[in-house]
Amino acid sequence: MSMEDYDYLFKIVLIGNAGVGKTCLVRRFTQGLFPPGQGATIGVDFMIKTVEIKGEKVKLQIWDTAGQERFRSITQSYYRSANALILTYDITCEDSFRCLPEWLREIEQYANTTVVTILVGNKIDLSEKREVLRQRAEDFAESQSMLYLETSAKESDNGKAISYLTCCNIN
Ligand SMILES: Nc1nc2c(ncn2[C@@H]2O[C@H](COP(=O)(O)OP(=O)(O)OP(=O)(O)O)[C@@H](O)[C@H]2O)c(=O)[nH]1
Ligand SMILES: [Mg+2]
Repeated sequence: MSMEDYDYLFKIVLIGNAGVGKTCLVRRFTQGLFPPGQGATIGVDFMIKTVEIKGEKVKLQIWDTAGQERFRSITQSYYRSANALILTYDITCEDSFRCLPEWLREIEQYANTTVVTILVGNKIDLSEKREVLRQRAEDFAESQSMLYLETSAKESDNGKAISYLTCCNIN
């Protein structure tokens, strides 16, 4: 299948605090690996993956943004064209969960009103260090009309978040 041969094109943007695992989730999904110590993302990185869903070829443009505050003005400029946002936090880091309302304000301010947002709790392989109960995250997601998924870039097949988003968009 050539790169230009697709039925749908979706832009997906990952956001969330520094260190929650956005880059690892993207690498797991696009390359099937858990990368050894790469540094923090600088600005924004870009990846492409084409998947087939219900017989339709879906080209995904995935924008992996830097969580660090100093890059906020760069990353904000990527919200507008996103079809979907994956808002990620780390289940072993209460602080990354408490920052979610701040991220939702960014979405409200900069994203298209039709954007689909999924909340993802990452690092469930570290369950012994969990600081955010699943029920609490589910309740929060429900109160904000977001879907909620938990995963591990290290140990799970996290393609489910992105596959789910693309199904939502097709239907
Ligand atoms: N145990 C475990 N560690 C993870 C997982 N995902 C990411 N990490 C680790 O968490 C750290 C940060 O991961 P990154 O993917 O760079 O985080 P990020 O959200 O892209 O960070 P910024 O680019 O700074 O915004 C790294 O040391 C990863 O190895 C996971 O599912 N399980
Ligand atoms: Mg990163």
